[in-house]
Amino acid sequence: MARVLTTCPYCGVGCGFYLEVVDGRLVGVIPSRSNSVSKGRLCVKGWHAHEPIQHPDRLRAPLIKKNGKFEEVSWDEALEFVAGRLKEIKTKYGPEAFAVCTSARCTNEENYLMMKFARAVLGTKNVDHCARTCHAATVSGLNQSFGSGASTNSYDELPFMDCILIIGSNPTEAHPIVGWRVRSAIDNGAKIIVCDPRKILPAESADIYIQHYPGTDIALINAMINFIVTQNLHNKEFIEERTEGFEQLWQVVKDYTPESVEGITGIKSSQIKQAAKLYAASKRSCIMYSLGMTEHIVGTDNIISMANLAMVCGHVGKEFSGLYPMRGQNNVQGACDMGALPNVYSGYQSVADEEVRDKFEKLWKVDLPSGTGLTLTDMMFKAIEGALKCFYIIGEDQLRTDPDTHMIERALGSLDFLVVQEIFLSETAKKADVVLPGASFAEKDGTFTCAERRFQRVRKAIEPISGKTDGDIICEISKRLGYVMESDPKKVCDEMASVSPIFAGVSFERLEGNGLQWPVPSKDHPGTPVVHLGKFRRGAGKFIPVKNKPPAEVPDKEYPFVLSTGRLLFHYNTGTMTTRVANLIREYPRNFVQINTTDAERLDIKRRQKVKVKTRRGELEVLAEITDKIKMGVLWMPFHFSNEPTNVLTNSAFDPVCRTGEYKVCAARIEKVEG
Ligand SMILES: Nc1nc2c(c(=O)[nH]1)N[C@H]1C(S)=C(S)[C@@H](COP(=O)(O)OP(=O)(O)OC[C@H]3O[C@@H](n4cnc5c(=O)[nH]c(N)nc54)[C@H](O)[C@@H]3O)O[C@H]1N2
Ligand SMILES: Nc1nc2c(c(=O)[nH]1)N[C@H]1C(S)=C(S)[C@@H](COP(=O)(O)OP(=O)(O)OC[C@H]3O[C@@H](n4cnc5c(=O)[nH]c(N)nc54)[C@H](O)[C@@H]3O)O[C@H]1N2
Ligand code: SF4
Ligand SMILES: [Mo]
Repeated sequence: MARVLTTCPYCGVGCGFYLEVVDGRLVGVIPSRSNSVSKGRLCVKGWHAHEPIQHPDRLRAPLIKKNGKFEEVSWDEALEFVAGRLKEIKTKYGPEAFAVCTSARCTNEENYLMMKFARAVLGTKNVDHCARTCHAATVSGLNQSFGSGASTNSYDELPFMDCILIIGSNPTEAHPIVGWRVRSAIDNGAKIIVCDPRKILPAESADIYIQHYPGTDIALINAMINFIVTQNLHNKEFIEERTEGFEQLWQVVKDYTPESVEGITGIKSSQIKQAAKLYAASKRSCIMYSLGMTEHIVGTDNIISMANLAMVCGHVGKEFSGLYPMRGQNNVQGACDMGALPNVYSGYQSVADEEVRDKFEKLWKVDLPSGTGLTLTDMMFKAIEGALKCFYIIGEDQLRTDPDTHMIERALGSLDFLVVQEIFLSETAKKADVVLPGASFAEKDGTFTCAERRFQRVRKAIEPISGKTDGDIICEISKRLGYVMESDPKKVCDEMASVSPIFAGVSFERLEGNGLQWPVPSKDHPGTPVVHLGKFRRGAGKFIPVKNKPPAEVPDKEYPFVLSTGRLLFHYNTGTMTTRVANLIREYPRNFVQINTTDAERLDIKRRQKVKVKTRRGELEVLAEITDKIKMGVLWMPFHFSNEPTNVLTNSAFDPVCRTGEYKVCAARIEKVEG
């Protein structure tokens, strides 16, 4: 038996394990004890990570739709056909008719190749990926406040915190091995504050649990800052030496007394004061947050408000402090880092910077498009308008994961040509003109970057089931379009490092052991566990005053409930992989909606009864689950089940800055289905 050390393909924690291989087949997973992230632990998804890889449903051959039906074709035919159609579209409509969506499930090297393919080969500015649906607000928010939009500190500090403020993050289910670190902190005596509309597991053992209304976080945080300053608990020295704009912040925050936000948040002022005091007065305090903060029309402002709170207390820019944005996908940090975004090349080098463009033009020996491209959100609207003609999507199932499924259906239906590169026939893939079978994490070499900015190796354990990796496919199409790209992952990594100053010291050799945390500005730099030490990346940390604003859709007579959506431990996003694992599907075989006990009684809804959930965009029949973990007036659903698609209900209203949809709040109605 061979054991191949690699990195988990699911969440952004980045656990390390060995894939066990017998006769070219994966047979099991063994955790790596020496991995600095997971230290010998895995969650239930990691333990079963090998199982979906050899599932009979895996795509093995390319598919071309002929007369409305998919036919298996040879690689040559598929690649020739795709290259031909891409050429035609470019000639007929020009490069801006293309949109490219890369995959946060794929490696850094594949994301680098794909953004290079988009810009250098297709010549389009339009490149983006699922960070848009996820932590784009982190990138736009923290970048404004600190000058860098990633986690400020590292997992290893967590067990030694005095206070952890968990807000809009459910680490037990969504980042279980970080959840374990939080548990260690509790065992070591840390105080925990949880702010979450659902009574998630960490709330059960929290010292303070704030169950506020969804979408009221700015009011809550501004009130905390207000109390901290009026009680003289703020860190004057830090504010003076390391920040700017405190006076402007105070001019707005002074009106947010804890008493004044009781009505907005549904929380007593005494509880807000307690939380503020505990966070401010603890020596080692950090904030852990995730989508409960980002997936709102005020996502960017939510993030800025937390940055303000941390800076007011001086709880950032040093060890045992900071903000932990719990990045979602295995490699969403990496896909952003590699420049799979419409406004930056790899290493967050702005597309608007002439010098940067010049550098990439010289390296790639092509003229590059100038200016910022379309975000994933805008790609959909532009497709409906007819301005985009062709999407090339790798490893993302927009038809199940973007908000307002019917709208996405219209967008994809408006295209002249849709290419989807997938490992399973996802719902989005079913709409494609051509499906190209990519390779999973177990079939390729490369790197993933986890939520603590750590590059880690991904290693090939078995041969690609379809014969090609995602990187191979991109390079072969590129070659057919007359542009040759190096496809060897090691060399791609070297090229990326050579052109991206903050990753300059990264190479496969240096990632042996426990990887490297960026910035890694040179070959002898040891990596950076804590950023903004002594000085923020932008210089002075910037206080930016933000005001609360109601969600795009609030309950009314017709739609009296707030519907929120999120994750279950046992399933992963669209569920293409986890619903194909027997032990996982056994736990949660199908979709459901949670409703508060009192609401259920009033509406005479019984446990596991079929109900219809309806919003202004769609309706869905699911089973009811009755719980006291959510407040009256709130409904909650997961979105992991492709055949019962929650996103027919969600709202595509988005944050004007980062353009992330408001998955966490929309207005809904629930009714019994008779019979
Ligand atoms: N098991 C599992 N793990 C995953 C994933 C998965 O699908 N399954 N997906 C991965 C991905 S892509 C991501 S991005 C992460 C996401 O990880 P998380 O963001 O932690 O997961 P969610 O369940 O979407 O939402 C987190 C919490 O936000 C709360 N919340 C909702 N609205 C609000 C609000 O207005 N304010 C506040 N303060 N809280 C609110 C919810 O009740 C929920 O407990 O997980 C990753 N890990
Ligand atoms: N209602 C609701 N919807 C949400 C969210 C929410 O909180 N609520 N959260 C949003 C968030 S945060 C995110 S990140 C998105 C996630 O949205 P997606 O990125 O669309 O979801 P994933 O299931 O992670 O899958 C992407 C696809 O990649 C494929 N895949 C996996 N590995 C590989 C590979 O190596 N190569 C190739 N070619 N394909 C591969 C899988 O089969 C899967 O179909 O969902 C968003 N949707
Ligand atoms: S916590 Fe995340 S990275 Fe670790 S095993 Fe579970 S899914 Fe994989
Ligand atoms: Mo995500």
